[in-house]
Amino acid sequence: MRGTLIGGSNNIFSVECDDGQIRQCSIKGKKLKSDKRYYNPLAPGDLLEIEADGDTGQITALLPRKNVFERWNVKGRAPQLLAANLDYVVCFTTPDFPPFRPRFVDRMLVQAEAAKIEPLIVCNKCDLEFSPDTEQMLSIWEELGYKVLRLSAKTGKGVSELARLLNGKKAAFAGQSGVGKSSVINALDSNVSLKTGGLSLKYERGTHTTTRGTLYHLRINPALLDGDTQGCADIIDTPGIRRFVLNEIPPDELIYYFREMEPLVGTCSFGLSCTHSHEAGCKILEATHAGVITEERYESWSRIKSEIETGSWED
Ligand SMILES: Nc1nc2c(ncn2[C@@H]2O[C@H](COP(=O)(O)OP(=O)(O)OP(=O)(O)O)[C@@H](O)[C@H]2O)c(=O)[nH]1
Ligand SMILES: [Mg+2]
Ligand SMILES: [Zn+2]
Repeated sequence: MRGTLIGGSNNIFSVECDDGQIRQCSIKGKKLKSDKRYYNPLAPGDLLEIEADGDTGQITALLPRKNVFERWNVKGRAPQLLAANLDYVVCFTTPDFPPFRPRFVDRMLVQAEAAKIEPLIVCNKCDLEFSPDTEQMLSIWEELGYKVLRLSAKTGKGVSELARLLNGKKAAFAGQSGVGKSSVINALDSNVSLKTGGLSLKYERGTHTTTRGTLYHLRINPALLDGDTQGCADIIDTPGIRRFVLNEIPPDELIYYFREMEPLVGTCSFGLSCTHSHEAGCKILEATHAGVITEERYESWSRIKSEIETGSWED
């Protein structure tokens, strides 16, 4: 029988099997267990082959993944799978509480682009005051073709637009702790009430309320979809991430995942050996001086590249 991984840890996973039953399953066989490269062998959204035995079962195989969203887990010193087989990665940010961190969003965008998963950007807590810099950065992403939603789980603003995009799709919500990922899930489906958390005022950070990635089948509130249709969406809520560190992206390849820079790669006078930092005839620098590439994104690329090179990442 086949099934979809809903969540779990310590090698016991909840799997929704094709007969509709959710079974607690362990992994059978050495092959899946022994993939020690990863912090976790399986991620919510994975499609599995199951040997069912009443209420429990054993996972006998992992079916090929369409894609997987991952990051480097600094503490665990291994790549961590966050969610698999997605239509979207929803990259969460806020104008404040926690403070707006554009580089964090850029890193999530890069990792999504590398995995060929379409990213959406949600700026939640739009009931709070916006700095002009935040608004400018949101516009920059929009001009690059990213869908940016200005949303408030608190007032309901923008939730309907998100509901329409997610209807019938599978998506993972990712971002720092406290940005309101679980709150937005609650706003999409009134039958769901996930635990949400406060913020540590001292550190202006979330308190890591969601502790495990979990897939939810949402029945989207009909009012969010113009009333008559009953929508659904598979949403994977992920635990807040303190530091989003890129996984398996060599410094020279980073530029391919900045969509406005990628077409210029190789066109500099020094060709592929150009470092785009000081060279005459560098098309990336020329485009930045001409304002075709924004200073903000150039700076972001340059800083993330040096983070990869030095191994020291900002939050
Ligand atoms: N002002 C305001 N507060 C919000 C909004 N959405 C969520 N919050 C608050 O922000 C806090 C954190 O929300 P959560 O939904 O727990 O955030 P999260 O991203 O799931 O956090 P983790 O599970 O720790 O990763 C809670 O106190 C929410 O009430 C919003 O749109 N506006
Ligand atoms: Mg949460
Ligand atoms: Zn160059």
